[in-house]
Amino acid sequence: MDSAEETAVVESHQNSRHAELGLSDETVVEMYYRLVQARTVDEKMWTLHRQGKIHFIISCRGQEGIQIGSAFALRRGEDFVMPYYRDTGVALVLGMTPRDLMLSVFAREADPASGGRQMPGHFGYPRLRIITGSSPVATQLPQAAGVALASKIKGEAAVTAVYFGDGATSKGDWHEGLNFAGIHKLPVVFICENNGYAISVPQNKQMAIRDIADRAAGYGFPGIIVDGNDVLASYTVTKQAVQRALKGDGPTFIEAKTFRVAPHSSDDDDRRYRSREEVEEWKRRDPIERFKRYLEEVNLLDDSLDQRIREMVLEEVNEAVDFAEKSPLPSREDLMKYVYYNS
Ligand SMILES: Cc1ncc(C[n+]2csc(CCOP(=O)(O)OP(=O)(O)O)c2C)c(N)n1
Repeated sequence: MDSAEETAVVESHQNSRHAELGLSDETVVEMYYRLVQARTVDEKMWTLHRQGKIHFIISCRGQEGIQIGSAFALRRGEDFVMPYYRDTGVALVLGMTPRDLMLSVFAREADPASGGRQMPGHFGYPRLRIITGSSPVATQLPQAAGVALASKIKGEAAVTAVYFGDGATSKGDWHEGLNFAGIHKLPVVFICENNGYAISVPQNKQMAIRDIADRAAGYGFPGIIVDGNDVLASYTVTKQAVQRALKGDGPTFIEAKTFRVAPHSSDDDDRRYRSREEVEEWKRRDPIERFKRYLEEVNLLDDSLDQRIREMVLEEVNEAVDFAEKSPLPSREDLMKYVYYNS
């Protein structure tokens, strides 16, 4: 590259969308790495499931844009994060590794979330302040308000980010969590990954409104709509919500419009409740392909770097599978540990 070309590239970066957001070139390439990593972990898990090696998985496929974009706006190890079962991308950005996630789906003793005792998708890692969720939908909402209340009482500058789907917003717990957070102006960022379905129930059979963000007004704080397949837009709204919470201005509700392109879980057949055309239409709006095009436009990615990233990720994920498969199962004696009170 001659110096004139070099100057042109530097200038194009300075005027780029990510530079305006204060994101370095390295950071946006790392975002791409995480997108590919989340997708690869997901695809590998589906293969393992179909091979009969693991018993159950929940897919993040299609929702990686909001997951990666928002998680980059959180302060790893400082903010409390309560992901929901679909948030493979969030867990990876916050520091969980493909090994950690594979140990969980293989139900191995070294699984950091629960020693192989909880269902997959119950991400947890105390050191990283990732708080594991309960299986009943929306129970994490009042819990998030409680965690944020504790931070406020302690005078700790930590934000609590809590994730959930559109279906969760129909639960009483959801309303209670938002109401409490609004009354006490708690430092919470509520992130709804609106993928249009709660298993087989479409949004219009779940609520009579189009934008879930409208509900935030009822609790006294802003409701923001974002294109959840746009990584940088997802980053921006989350960053603003974190700053607002840290200033003491209270919660923000983010509704990220997105779509899950895979069935609800490895036990679901989505052909029974939605058309292939709808799924194909959303595949054309794939957040990873979209971010890839952006990086190509600003000259940060070409075919050879893309291939290198994909090879690195695949190697890491395959290694994680081998590691987890060879790891010991939890011991039989521990079966009742944390289930019943032992005197
Ligand atoms: C209280 C409760 N009811 C039902 C279920 C079964 N269930 C698990 S996930 C789910 C759908 C939730 O949909 P949504 O919140 O939109 O999230 P998505 O799975 O679409 O990402 C349901 C009904 C459950 N886990 N808990």
